[in-house]
Amino acid sequence: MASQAKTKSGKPAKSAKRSAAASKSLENGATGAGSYSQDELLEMFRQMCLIRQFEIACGEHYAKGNIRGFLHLYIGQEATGVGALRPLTDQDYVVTHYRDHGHAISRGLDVNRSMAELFGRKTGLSKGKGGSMHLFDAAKRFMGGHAIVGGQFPLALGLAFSQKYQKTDGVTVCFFGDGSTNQGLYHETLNLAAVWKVPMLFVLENNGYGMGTAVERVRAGSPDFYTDVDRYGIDAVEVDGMDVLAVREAADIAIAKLRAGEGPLFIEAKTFRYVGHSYADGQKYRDQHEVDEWRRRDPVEAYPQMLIDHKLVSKKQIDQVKADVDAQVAAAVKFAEESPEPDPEELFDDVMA
Ligand SMILES: Cc1ncc(C[n+]2csc(CCOP(=O)(O)OP(=O)(O)O)c2C)c(N)n1
Repeated sequence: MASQAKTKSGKPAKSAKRSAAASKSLENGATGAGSYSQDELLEMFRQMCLIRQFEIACGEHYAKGNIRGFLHLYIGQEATGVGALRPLTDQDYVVTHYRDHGHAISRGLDVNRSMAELFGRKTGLSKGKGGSMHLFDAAKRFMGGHAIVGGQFPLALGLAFSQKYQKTDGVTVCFFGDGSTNQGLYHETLNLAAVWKVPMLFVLENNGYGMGTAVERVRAGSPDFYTDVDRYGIDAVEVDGMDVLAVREAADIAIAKLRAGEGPLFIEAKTFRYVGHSYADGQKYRDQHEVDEWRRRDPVEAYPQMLIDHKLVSKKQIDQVKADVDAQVAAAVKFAEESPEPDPEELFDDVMA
């Protein structure tokens, strides 16, 4: 599939220890950058920057008690969500888990209504009743936001099956974490997706940890996942999840193949979350050095710097994007703060029992 990704027949990682220096493509000047227009290069930066600033604001408002329930931040993983979803069109579906803000923003969900949802306000995407883990927008074909680990797999499979059955050339992208791969639903879905040859893209965001448990503590055999799915006859690649262009290139190729009927396909993005599993996580299971190592390749910093260094965009353009994003996030917080709470009479509306 992608030139910057290792195919399953390529050389697998030698060590179970995940390395922040796994890919050098950004340092080397992201060979794929020339394939995209300046507008598109800036748009990828804008989206990553928006996710980052949105989530920083979420953290602040969680600490203040304005956002309640669970809060799982995507900070560090932005390049994967943005790169994977850029090739999609309106006909495609996205399904994900509870770490969903980045996927929702990449899919173009309204930022004001997303923030209002986190604040539990009536104007939220799910009328304030879903919260952080359940962002949803049927019009955008963004089918959640699911809190049950692995619960998104059969839903994505059903959507992809419908796309094939109805002879559309739409595809379904399903995001999931390494922790969900020990669920039976993961294997059942891989199997049926391959049997039915559905247009489904599995995007594994391997951030090295399921809550406080490192992958190698709960996974037998190879630390790589993309090599396993050969068992189901599914073509898979590994990609540097910190490099938006590498992810984008892999996704461009995969989505085109899916539309041509060559599904399902699988991308394993090696990535990292700099923050805890959820907001209340002391992170005693890892040391700061590991976090700092990954931060050195922070996509929100390294990508725009690479674009500037290669004279693909100017510093002024990058600064303008940052200023626009700051204003957009401030407006989203204001919208959420000024929105009403759901009416008590609505409490049981939309509840299925
Ligand atoms: C069926 C089920 N079991 C356990 C949990 C508790 N739980 C929530 S998140 C999580 C870890 C999942 O890790 P991973 O899939 O790697 O995703 P990440 O949080 O790293 O993005 C667990 C065990 C749950 N929500 N659902």
